[in-house]
Amino acid sequence: MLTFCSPSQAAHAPALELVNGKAEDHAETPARLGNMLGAMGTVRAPDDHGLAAIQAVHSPEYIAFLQAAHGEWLAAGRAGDAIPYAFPVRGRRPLDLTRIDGKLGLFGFDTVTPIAAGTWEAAYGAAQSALSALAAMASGEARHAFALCRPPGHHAGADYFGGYCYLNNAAIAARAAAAQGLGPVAVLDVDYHHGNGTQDIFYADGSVFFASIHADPRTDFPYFWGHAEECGEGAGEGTTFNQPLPRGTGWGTYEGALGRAVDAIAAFGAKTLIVSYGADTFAEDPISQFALTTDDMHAMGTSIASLGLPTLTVMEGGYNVAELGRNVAAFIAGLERA
Ligand code: Q9C
Ligand code: ZN
Repeated sequence: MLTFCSPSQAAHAPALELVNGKAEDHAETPARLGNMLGAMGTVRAPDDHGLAAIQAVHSPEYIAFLQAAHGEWLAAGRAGDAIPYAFPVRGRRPLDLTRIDGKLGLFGFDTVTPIAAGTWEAAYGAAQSALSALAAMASGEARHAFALCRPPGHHAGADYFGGYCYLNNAAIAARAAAAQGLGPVAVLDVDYHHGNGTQDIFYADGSVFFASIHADPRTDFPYFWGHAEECGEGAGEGTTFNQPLPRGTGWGTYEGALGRAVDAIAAFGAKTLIVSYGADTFAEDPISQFALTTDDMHAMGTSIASLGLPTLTVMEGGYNVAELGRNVAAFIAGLERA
């Protein structure tokens, strides 16, 4: 599988996340990248496609914030990573804030997603990996491609970061694909967590179908999105398809949900598929509670390949670092086999 990854993606190295009432070592480490690279064979550095495709998804205010945030944090006399601690809650009026702490809370939705010194550089590199993988498919060089993105993207919305995500790599690629005439586009999100950012970005956009299989948000992050009754709105009514599953879900249940997602994508008439792949559905994932095996990852790839669509896989989560590359390789092998 033609794979893209930028060396800049290792520059993001948050130290801690504030979770479960304490500061813990951050789960989304550069070591994840090292383990995946070791399993992928030849990996190509992306071309720089610039900001335009990123601006087609994320607001100018949010992009400017991300670019400047860590510098403003240092200018405020702080050391280490920037983490929000005060949030404007629902419906607060639009505010023109200057203080870095106000801005962090305004654009962030949790305390597990620090902005570190290399965060912008790494997030930009990950988005370029997704765009370069798409370009290789658009040019006919490859039918399928893999963007080894890190930091991940599916929790990031048009103007917010969270869930270890800053720029929504899958959404950036999906919108670019649609703009290049490769649509209709479907995004299938199989990360353990609901892809709330991707859902939000396309919620009223009927041109991109979003299907997600994830841990029930009544028990798991991101809590406020991913419930079964969220189906899209306006022109996007019926183009969001959520299948929340209980903790402990194994392949027997997962397979059926995946089949329903695949059928819905076929019924939508998708011509290009973008998969948000997270290996955190793995039984031995340290922060997640599904029960899939490495063989199940292969079966997942095979099931998705039955659509027969050109498929761009974008890396999302997966925190069992030792097994991460093997799980990714199994999924990719399943995709390629059919
Ligand atoms: N005790 C992605 O997989 N914290 N983001 C969960 C578990 C947030 C995951 C808390 C997890 C975010 C891309
Ligand atoms: Zn996840």
